[in-house]
Amino acid sequence: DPFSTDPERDKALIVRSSRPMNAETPASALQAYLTPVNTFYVRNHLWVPDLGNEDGYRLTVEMIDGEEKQYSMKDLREKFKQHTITATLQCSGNRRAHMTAGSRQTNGLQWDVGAIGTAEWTGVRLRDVLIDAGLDVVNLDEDVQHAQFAGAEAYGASIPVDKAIDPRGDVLLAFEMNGQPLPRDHGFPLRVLVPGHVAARSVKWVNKITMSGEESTSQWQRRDYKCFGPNEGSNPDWDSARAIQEMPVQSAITNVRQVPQDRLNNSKLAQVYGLEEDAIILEGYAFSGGGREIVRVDISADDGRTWRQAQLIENDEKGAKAWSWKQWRIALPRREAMRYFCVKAIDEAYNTQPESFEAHYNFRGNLASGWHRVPVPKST
Ligand code: MTE
Ligand code: MO
Repeated sequence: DPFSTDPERDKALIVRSSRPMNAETPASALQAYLTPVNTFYVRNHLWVPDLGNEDGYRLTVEMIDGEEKQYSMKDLREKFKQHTITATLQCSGNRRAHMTAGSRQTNGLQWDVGAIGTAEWTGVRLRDVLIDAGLDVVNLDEDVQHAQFAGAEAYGASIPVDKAIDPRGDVLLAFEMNGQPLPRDHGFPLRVLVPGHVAARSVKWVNKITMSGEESTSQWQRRDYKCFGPNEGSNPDWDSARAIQEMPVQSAITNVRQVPQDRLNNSKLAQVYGLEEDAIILEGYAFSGGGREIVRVDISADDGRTWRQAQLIENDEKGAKAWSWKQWRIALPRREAMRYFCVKAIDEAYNTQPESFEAHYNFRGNLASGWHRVPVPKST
């Protein structure tokens, strides 16, 4: 039983499947800018490989001509400059349950809003290791198109070489998460961290990197993490769609709190918004891929007819681009609230989210990003 050596997990995680372990972060833990490591969502396709301590671990890097170089964890730690970046990881299936509810059946784990999290990742730059292993990044061989990553248990994926060698792309071989050694569930002793891309490319327990003219041949590159159109059935021409890499705009409401008028003096936010009547406070996150910063979050209390702008919470973000989510909050007068609150975000390229799910329905339920609607709570 390969699952018998899986690690213990925090009881607060919301388990969607236990073998393999797939569990989402509870809404309460999504309120923090940096997601606590013990309640960071876990998405495992297989078991957690039992790799002992890091001393025996080796990473093999293979160039396109077959030339190989090996690195111990000690080599990686000592030979290369270490970097820390703040990055959000989001599963392509985050909010899949909303697509199912808003359209029709989708295949896959029915995640709510918690297949996402943000951490400070520490490690060495993939670019630096590739250069050390012999990649000429100045006169890049045209045949080199992709960096393929293999995990110790059999998972695999790849990213375009441009992202892999971009000095401002911040792709890491990471060994720490929020200042702690990577937990086993999150890839101990070493994972790839591809900021701004779908989390499926951030291969955990990575032990082999191959420079290639082709994408990874794994099912996770060639089949699962693709989006088809609403017209396509469940047996599409798999090669006809491209693999998901950079993520689209996403946002969600993670907390709804009622503040009656007589308790408003405890609420700074109600004061900021000048509220002197029963109020509702909403909080949540917004995120976009490719390092595109979230510039605005809009909230509607009347199912999308009129909108107010939420406050974006500034945080100290490490890295060359906006790789991490923005948290936001807003206070609204209770009397404005009709049936649903809706949220949508806008990124620096003015990309935004679709209103509903029909138009971006795909049978795998990937990249569900329709406005998040949450029912207005009954008056207390
Ligand atoms: N890497 C390996 N080796 N095995 C996996 O199952 N799952 C991928 C990615 N890397 C996976 C993997 C997917 S689909 C996601 S969403 C993220 O890891 C989840 O990372 P986390 O469990 O650290 O949150
Ligand atoms: Mo995922």
